Amino acid sequence: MTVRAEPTATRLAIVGTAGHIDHGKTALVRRLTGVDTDRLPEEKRRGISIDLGFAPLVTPGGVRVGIVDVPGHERFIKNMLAGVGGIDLVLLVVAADEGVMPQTREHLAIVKMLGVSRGIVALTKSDLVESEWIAMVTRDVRALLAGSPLADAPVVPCSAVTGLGLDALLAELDRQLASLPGRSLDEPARLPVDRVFSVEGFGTVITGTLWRGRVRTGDTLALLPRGVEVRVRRAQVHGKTVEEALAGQRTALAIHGVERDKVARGDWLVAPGSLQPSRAVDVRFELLADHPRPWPSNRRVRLHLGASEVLGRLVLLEGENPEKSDSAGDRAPGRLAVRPGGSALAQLRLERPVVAARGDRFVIRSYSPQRTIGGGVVIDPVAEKRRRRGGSVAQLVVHESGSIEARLLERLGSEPRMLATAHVAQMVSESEVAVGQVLEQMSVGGEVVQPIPGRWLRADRWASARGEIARVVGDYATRHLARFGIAKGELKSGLKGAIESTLFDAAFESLLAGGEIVMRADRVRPAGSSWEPPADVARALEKVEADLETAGFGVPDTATWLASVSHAHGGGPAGAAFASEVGALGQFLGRLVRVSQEYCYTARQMDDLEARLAKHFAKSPTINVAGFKDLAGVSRKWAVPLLEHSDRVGWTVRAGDERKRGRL
Ligand SMILES: Nc1nc2c(ncn2[C@@H]2O[C@H](COP(=O)(O)OP(=O)(O)O)[C@@H](O)[C@H]2O)c(=O)[nH]1
Ligand SMILES: [Mg+2]
Repeated sequence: MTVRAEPTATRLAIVGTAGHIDHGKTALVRRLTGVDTDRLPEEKRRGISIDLGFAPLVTPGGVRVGIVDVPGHERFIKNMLAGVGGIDLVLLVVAADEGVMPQTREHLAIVKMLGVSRGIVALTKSDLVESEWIAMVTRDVRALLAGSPLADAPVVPCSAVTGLGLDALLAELDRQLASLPGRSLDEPARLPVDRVFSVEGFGTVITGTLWRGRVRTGDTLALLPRGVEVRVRRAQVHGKTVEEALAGQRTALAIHGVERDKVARGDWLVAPGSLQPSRAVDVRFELLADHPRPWPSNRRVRLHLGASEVLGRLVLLEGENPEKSDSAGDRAPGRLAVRPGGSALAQLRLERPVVAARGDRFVIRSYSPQRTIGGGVVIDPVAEKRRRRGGSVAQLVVHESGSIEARLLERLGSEPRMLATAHVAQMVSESEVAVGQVLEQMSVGGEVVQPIPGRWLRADRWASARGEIARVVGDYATRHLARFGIAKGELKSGLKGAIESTLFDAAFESLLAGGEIVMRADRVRPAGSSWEPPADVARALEKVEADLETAGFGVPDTATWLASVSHAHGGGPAGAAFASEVGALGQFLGRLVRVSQEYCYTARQMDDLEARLAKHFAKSPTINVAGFKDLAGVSRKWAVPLLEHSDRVGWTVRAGDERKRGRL
């Protein structure tokens, strides 16, 4: 049966248990839902929870809750962390007969680090103690919660055995969940994989809490950090097949495209292109207040994010020098540390890539012995290696708490290219829609520009690219008065190191469209003054034309007439430069045609040649070199380059030793 998922996300919630081993978490979940979450044979045999368990519950108020039951034993904290990542509310279970115990504290520290701000304390096993005892344990719990976001969490005495207090517990659950904001359904899907198994006929099945977005049968998702695309064959929510799974639901997906042994807890399924794995993540790190000593930089740690655990080093980017070190190795001068209860900007340098998003909360445990020491928030999920320099820390501060505008400007400031909205959005870890809107506003304010629709650049970068092009065009025009201007290709390649290619094209087009530069053939010059070649250059060109034409097709070679132009202009470097201007002008105006390294002809001579060839082909289908020599009245020395030129321009077509008529 296909059940359409509840359309409103506000009616969905994920609740995680927390608390010391044997305090009655699993019994409470079973009593509330009828599901025994200790499903592994070993769990049944030993009577303890080892891995995560999952159970659905519909509250009296109609909220569809997915309960994640976690193991309490300190050896299985890693499993606890894999499940607790996406919860909306914590059900902190404290046995009334035992009170607050080590994993009560550790689990509480973890959910605080993960930013869980809703909670209920279930004082289980209340059937075993007197009411004065309950009052005392309640005081202890209150003291434990004081000063935390869970300070006002209700403490509900109850019993999984007698059922006492369970109605009150459910009522509290509804009260707390009433104000739960809906998860974002429109953002790209993101799901941390917490279990993987095979199902006969369906292949690989993964489960996890859908953190955001929606997943439908047939969707393509990216499996990260591996980076393969998979297709969703079937989606289930608490054992029922659905057309669409929504953010906030415990979800099982049968996926196609990857082997069972290529997927593991800690992997992510995300909308393709939405997140990028990285080995360097910039964060704000907080050390737990009850940690016994300062935490030094560069220690090996375990990062827990989503359902993943990755080893790496926590490199502090700010902090203090510890007064007292806890081992000889930490006494290096200038080594930074964080005080208990303090925080610092830091970079996690990881041994395997992680898939993080800005704002993700995480937990840090020490490498050995394994203890929860703190946690924090992701600032930049794909960080560059950051040295501890004033500038880079200042940039990170902008990324941590700056407005989206400030963050965009900071990021775009170091970008020499125009970037697509989606790319910019990924850089600042915000949605494409939101970033598009902010960029539009900023372009009205003149801080960014959009030279091509959907491509962005900081306004100062744009202005300097345009300015640089205009400057080079202007310089060239001043230096080469006789020429119309610089060739576009020369302009672009000259600026190659300074202006990236697509940016050059956009800036060039905008200068042209804005009338700041003008173009003729492939030549570019500043607009404004009408261009006239200098009179002496024009006169010298006329003289060159006359000399060439006097010689018939047996023209003097180019070096020779350039030398005589130079000589007539006084010789030396100035004369040579003048002669080269004359040659360049002649070619630009189309009055001189260069047929080879050695020879130039006037346009009139070329027209004459074209006419002679046409006349020849009117009588004869082919021409050979000897025939051409007669036709032009020249020796082989001129005939060969002229024939090769007429092949190039298409007047003749080569056929063995002869030429046939081309386009004439
Ligand atoms: N009397 C009494 N025993 C309970 C209650 N809740 C759990 N227990 C017992 O406490 C033991 C540990 O419970 P369990 O749910 O496995 O604890 P967990 O490790 O926190 O999941 C089991 O033997 C349960 O039967 C309760 O409310 N009253
Ligand atoms: Mg249990």
